[in-house]
Amino acid sequence: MHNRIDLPYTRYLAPDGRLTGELPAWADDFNLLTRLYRQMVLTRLFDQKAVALQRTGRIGTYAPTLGQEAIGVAIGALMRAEDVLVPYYRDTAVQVMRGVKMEEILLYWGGDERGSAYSDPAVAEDFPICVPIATQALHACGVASALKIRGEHRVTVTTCGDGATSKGDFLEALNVAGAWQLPVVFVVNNNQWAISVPRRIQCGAPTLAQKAIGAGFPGEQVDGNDVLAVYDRVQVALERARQGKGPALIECISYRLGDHTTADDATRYRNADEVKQAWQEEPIKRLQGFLVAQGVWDEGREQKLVAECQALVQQAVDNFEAAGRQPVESVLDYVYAQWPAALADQREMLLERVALKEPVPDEARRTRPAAALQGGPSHE
Ligand SMILES: Cc1ncc(C[n+]2csc(CCOP(=O)(O)OP(=O)(O)O)c2C)c(N)n1
Ligand SMILES: [Mg+2]
Repeated sequence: MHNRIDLPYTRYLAPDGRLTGELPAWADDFNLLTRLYRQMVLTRLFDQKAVALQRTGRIGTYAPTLGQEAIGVAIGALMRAEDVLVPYYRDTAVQVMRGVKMEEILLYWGGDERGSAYSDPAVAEDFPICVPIATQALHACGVASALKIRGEHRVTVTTCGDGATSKGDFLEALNVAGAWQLPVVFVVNNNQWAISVPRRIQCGAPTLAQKAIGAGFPGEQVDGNDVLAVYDRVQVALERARQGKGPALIECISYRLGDHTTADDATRYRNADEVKQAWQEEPIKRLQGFLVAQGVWDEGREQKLVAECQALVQQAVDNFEAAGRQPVESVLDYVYAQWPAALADQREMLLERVALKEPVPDEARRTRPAAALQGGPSHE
């Protein structure tokens, strides 16, 4: 076969938490392992709350991380403050570990621009959540080029889904990363679905990781539900990039246990048995099984942890709700440094309607902006 490239696949923990082989030395640190566990639990509880807030109309849309917590948590534990994260929309776990506040994540999904103006200076250079598929991969290469030109030993990490790897942007990013040997690590969250498109019809190659080989740098697969496997391989990739040895791609094989977003209903296109089976593999129970077998985790610690995480999540919700609403025109304020004259009447129309508390009628939407969009005079 022409498409078979043998790539490494790493897994340390079986779905029941038993070891599949010898652990690397770093995994002797139980403080680290319980921290990874804690962050996965926090992410899951935050997700549940975010979905509940959407269901009660308090935020717009949310993309749950359910089942994929290990990927972001491993990345978040490994990146240094000075590194740069260029995330996509399913990165709550890593963003929170970097220093983005949970209330900022809620503000973002509530349509409030303040959610992308991170208050912690440690994340001032991280990028905001990227919703357009795969465009962030190129932004990450731009950042990595700057780091390389300046001779800084910092690394850019960018994430995306399995579907995103089909986009030209992603493939162009891999190409430039390989050609210029950029300090960038691509982490693919292969959760098996791109909304309703399954992985098996997404791409003709047996792995997504092998796309890196075509671009001239290492690509490999890990069990994305095994936080130890993700941590181990992302650590190596970050170290290589930091030493100027170029990019790497890690494909994390996981499963999207929830809907694509709160705007989706996955029961319309997914088989219940498949989802039931995938629950057997999920990352939190897996690490919990391991920690319990090692004698460093038990029911009492679990209950205490859940209570602590719930309190943190509730505090974030309270802060989010206390932030108040932004004026309607704020949706436009951060699009351009200077608002273009050709779009001025659209902004004005919005302000007029808000002042009159009138809905913007479809008719006005169709007729008034046309001249402006064609670059014509906007005040006639
Ligand atoms: C350029 C662009 N095209 C289409 C969409 C609509 N869209 C949103 S998410 C998505 C699927 C992405 O799937 P994947 O890359 O596997 O990431 P996942 O959501 O599964 O984590 C699509 C097509 C978009 N956001 N941007
Ligand atoms: Mg996907």
